[in-house]
Amino acid sequence: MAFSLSDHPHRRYNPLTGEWVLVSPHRTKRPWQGQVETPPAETRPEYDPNCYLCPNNARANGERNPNYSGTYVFTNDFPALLPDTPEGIYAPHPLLRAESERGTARVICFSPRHDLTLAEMQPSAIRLVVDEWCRQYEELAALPNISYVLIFENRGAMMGASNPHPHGQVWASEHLPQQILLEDASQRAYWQTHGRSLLADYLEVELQLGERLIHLNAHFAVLVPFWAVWPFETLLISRRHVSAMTDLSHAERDALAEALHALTVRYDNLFRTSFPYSAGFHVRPTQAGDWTHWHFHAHFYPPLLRSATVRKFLVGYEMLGTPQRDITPEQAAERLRSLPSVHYKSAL
Ligand code: H2U
Ligand code: ZN
Repeated sequence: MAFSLSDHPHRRYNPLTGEWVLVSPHRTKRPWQGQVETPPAETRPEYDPNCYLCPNNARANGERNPNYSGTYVFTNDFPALLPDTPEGIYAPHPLLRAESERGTARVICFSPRHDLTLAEMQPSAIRLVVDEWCRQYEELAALPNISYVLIFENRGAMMGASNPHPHGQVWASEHLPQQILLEDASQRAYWQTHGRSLLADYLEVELQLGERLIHLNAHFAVLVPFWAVWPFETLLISRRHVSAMTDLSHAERDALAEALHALTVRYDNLFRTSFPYSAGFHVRPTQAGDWTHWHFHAHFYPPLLRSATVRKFLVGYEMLGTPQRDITPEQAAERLRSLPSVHYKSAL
């Protein structure tokens, strides 16, 4: 019997991080049990007087939001990083090592409308968020002691988002975050060996094979990466090799908004629910250096597995050994690709 990716247990390599994932496709041959229950449609008001992100409302520290109309950004009232932390090192023994970390954190409201999500916003409105992300990247990069600006979104209570009002965060830090260090090393090594971007070459293969592709427009591709850990994990890659969102042309920014719309609509349609995820943009560091090997991309890590309520946990073998998945990335891509491109709520 010949080895087959769709039948036999195997491990797959993640060239961005150097990590492996165990794939057990034979287990999905079990009869499909989870009937997809449709949870009651959540209805939210356009304005919630108790929401700390809605226009004109007071936040936890008593400060009041302005009557904003597009995006609105403020410094996180409970930031994980502070700009004025005294510099210092604690290292009484080589095995005990700590370093001060300076930085800042901001909250980015995507819209004044309490009832929307990225999936329910039009591409033209998402485009304003793209422009805001670019402004934040430039502003924070210009602050002293900042090496990295990470823009991300925790979406949904399941991912720990504290509020359904459409918002994301941006953290700027003095050192490169862990995932960035891993991806930096891999992309740099690939660039030095091949003189090409790792993700440009990866995308070329994926466009040829087509089996993991979900959405493609003139400037962006969205796919389930070959090495995905989360059942419906996706990777968004710019088709041109740029290393930051701020390098994108106007047309490319429009295309990014369109791709984000297309992906999040499909996500919501999968279980007819407001689909939870953690997502973020990986771009070149902001500190001086040669970062041409960086290829602009975004990761979406959704926790859901079989329905709006059944989630995957990384536990047991996965926590102590290697992450594992049953449904193959190809099956996940096939399911996402075959969903309607119109949001289920607007089709009601
Ligand atoms: P999350 O939903 O991803 O947790 O982001 C919300 C952030 O908003 C969270 O980091 C901040 C929290 O610290 N926050 C404020 O800055 N002001 C508030 O009044 C409440 C919450
Ligand atoms: Zn609100």
